[in-house]
Amino acid sequence: MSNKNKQDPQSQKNNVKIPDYTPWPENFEQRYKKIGFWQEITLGEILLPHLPKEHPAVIDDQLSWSYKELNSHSDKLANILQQKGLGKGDKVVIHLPNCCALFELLFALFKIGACPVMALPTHRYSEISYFCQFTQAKAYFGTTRLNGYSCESIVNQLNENQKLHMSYLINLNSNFISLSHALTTERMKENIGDLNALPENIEFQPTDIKASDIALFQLSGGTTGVPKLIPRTHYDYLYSVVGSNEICQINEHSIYLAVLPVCHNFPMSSPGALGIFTAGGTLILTNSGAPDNAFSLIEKYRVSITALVPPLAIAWLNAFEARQKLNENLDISSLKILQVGGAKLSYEAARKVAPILGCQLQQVFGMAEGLVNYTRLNDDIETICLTQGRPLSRLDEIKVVDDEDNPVFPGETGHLLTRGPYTIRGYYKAPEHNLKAFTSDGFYRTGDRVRVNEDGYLIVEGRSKDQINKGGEKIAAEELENHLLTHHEVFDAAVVGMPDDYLGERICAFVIAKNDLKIPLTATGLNRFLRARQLAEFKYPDRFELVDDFPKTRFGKVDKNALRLHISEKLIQITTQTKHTA
Ligand code: OOB
Repeated sequence: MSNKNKQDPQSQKNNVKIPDYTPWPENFEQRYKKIGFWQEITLGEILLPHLPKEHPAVIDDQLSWSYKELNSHSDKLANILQQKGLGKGDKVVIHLPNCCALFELLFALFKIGACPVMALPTHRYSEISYFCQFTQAKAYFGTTRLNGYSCESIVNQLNENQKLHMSYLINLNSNFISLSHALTTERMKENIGDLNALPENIEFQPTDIKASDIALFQLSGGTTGVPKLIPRTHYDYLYSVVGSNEICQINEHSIYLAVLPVCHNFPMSSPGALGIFTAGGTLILTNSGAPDNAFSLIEKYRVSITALVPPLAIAWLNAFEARQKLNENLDISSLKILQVGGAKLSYEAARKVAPILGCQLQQVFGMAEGLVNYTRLNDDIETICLTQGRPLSRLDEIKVVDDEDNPVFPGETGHLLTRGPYTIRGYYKAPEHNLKAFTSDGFYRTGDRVRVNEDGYLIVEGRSKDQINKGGEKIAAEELENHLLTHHEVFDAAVVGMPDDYLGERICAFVIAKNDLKIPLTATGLNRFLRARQLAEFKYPDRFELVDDFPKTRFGKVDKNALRLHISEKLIQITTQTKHTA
């Protein structure tokens, strides 16, 4: 790879085609390869060293597959997908819950060099159709059982509105992966059949896949009108997985419970599912983080590590404490590491993890764009509870700067910029946005405000990006505002986070209605409107504030700080009033 194609506003003006993907500069690539950080291995190959292992590679609520089985299932599927016309570089939107079939599909795609776009189970037609259209995806894989939702209507609408080469509905009830091929709404289900009935060792056509190729697309939490796509190469993604494995001491005896949606970067790669497969351990998949379900899985499978967002961690702590008080004995002593990340964990909650759950807390501050920070297993308890860890790699570069990009004094809070061996140099097909999101020398502007302590550990103090972090789920304010603005009675909308004890933040939408409305706007009406737009439910505002005007900054922009302050104060008032009347 070379860096011939760095984004340059001039070339844009001169109508020179800007590449979709920004590679690392040549000298960086050479350095990462020379010191062995980047290796010539692709994700499709990581199962191979573990085929002789007897223990399961992956278990869900219905299936348990050894490494050999997972590998041969994905070989067969790779072969079928090739026959169906999928090949190197094709984009495939994946919209599945935590299940064995998801990994069969992922490995099949890695093997033929097709690039999965990792949608989340909570996404709906609005997001999915955008991913399909933006990446010009050749295929979409949904299921009839997506945590209580059927993707059938998504498939129908995709078939009507977008000319995808194929879209599949996977039936997860059967004991094998059964794909339904839909080219038209009328001819929706062409059953591929029982993969187990195919002969063993079906070969797929080897494809020339390089470690420098894009392996998959992660999704950005986003700050703009539409979600950004994050191209991760085999080189950089695997490096982050292997580095995470070292830090978390993952080996073939490790048993990882995935309760978070496994396509998200955290449970996928930090070290997550791919960490487990790289080390030859066992991955347990479930779709419910509810404490009772999780505790019984930990007990049943002797789980050693799992990953949660803060609200779930707090729910587990409360539930386990309650069980202890009732003397209900549950043996979760196999659990050695509880990773918590995605949003900030309070010090008070952090302090409770070891005494209540009897395992070690590891704070993880990461981002789908790359950089992941971990507290280390041998850190002292104050470091583990007070900080969000330090970078995975010694080649991660961290800068903390002020509004003018000047470094702040050591220990002071500022904007976090980073670059390194697994932090992207640009979003996919987003040249203009990239000019803002990256510095000219390739540092990613994370949008997080942090300070670094004297030991090099990061403490997250806040955020400068226009995003709401609802217990780990990210909502780009602009995206939601754009949806609200399409309502014919909405004159203007401004979305901000409001404080919440449990989730950290919830969503508050300030809305100005158009003049002279016969029927006034209501929260119910606006929510119904968003539902009709088929938006992921976690993006629905938790509260609407109908106002006549927005406060403005001295530059004439909507003053979101003032709106945040307004809603926080109002919430305090409401709580005090409720206490008084109670
Ligand atoms: C993870 O990835 P994303 O892409 O969903 O979100 C990234 C953003 C960060 O920029 C930061 O704003 C926030 O989520 N965040 C945290 C945090 N971990 C992530 N804020 C405070 N404390 C933390 N521990 O969320 C993600 C990716 C890989 C590993 C872990 C989390």
